[in-house]
Amino acid sequence: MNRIPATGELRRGGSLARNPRSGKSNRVDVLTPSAHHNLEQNFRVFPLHREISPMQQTLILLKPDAVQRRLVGAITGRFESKGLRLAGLKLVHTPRDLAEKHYAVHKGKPFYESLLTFLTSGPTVAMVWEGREAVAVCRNLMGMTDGGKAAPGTIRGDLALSVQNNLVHGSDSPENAAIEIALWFKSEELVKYTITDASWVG
Ligand code: DAT
Ligand code: MG
Repeated sequence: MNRIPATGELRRGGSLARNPRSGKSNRVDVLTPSAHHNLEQNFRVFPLHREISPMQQTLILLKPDAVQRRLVGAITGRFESKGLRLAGLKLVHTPRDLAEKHYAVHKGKPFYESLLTFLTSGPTVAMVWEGREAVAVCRNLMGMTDGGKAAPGTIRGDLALSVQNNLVHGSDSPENAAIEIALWFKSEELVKYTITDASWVG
C-alpha cells in the first residue's frame, strides 16, 4: 500500500495524498516517477516500501568552534553517513547583520551578545541537507543544546562540553529552515541532483 507507484500509475490520481503546496503526490516529492524510473533502468533497483513522509531541507551550520577545532570533517560525516543529501555548502565568515538575523529569536536574552560575538569570530561552514524528515533527523543527530548534557552518540554529546560553543546549528522546524536557508544561501547556490543510492537509503 505504501510503496512507490509505478510510472503511469500516478496519472490515475485519487488514491494518493496530495501535497497542498505543489499539488503533486507526496510520493512524487520523495522521488519523482521519472527519477525512479531512471534509477530502475540504470541501477536495477526495486520499488521501496515507504511511509508517506515529507522530503525536507534544513540549514546546518558548523560554527566557528567546529572549524577551529578541526571537526568539520567529523561532523559533516555524521550527516552524510546518515543518508541525507548535501544540497548546499560554503565557508562563510559571518557578518554581524547576518548573525543578528539568524539569532533574532534570542535578542534580549543574557547570552545574545556573547552568541553574536562567537558566531562572527571566525569562519562557519553553512550547509543545506535534504532528506526524509531532515529537520528532526538533524536535530537528533546534534543532541541537546548543552554539550555537557547531550547524550553520547550525538554530535554535541560526543564532541562538545559548552552550552554556547556547541559546534553546530540546525533549524528547529521546516518553517524556520526555509527562512534560515534563504538567509544563508541564494537559490542558485542550492544544487539539485539525484543521488545514486536514494532507493537504498529511503
Ligand atoms: P539550539 O542551538 O540547540 O537550537 P537555542 O536555539 O536555544 O539552541 O540557542 C541558540 C544558541 O544559543 C545555542 O546553540 C547556544 C546558545 N545558547 C542557548 N542557551 C544558552 C545559554 N543558556 N547560555 C549560553 N549560550 C546559550
Ligand atoms: Mg535553535
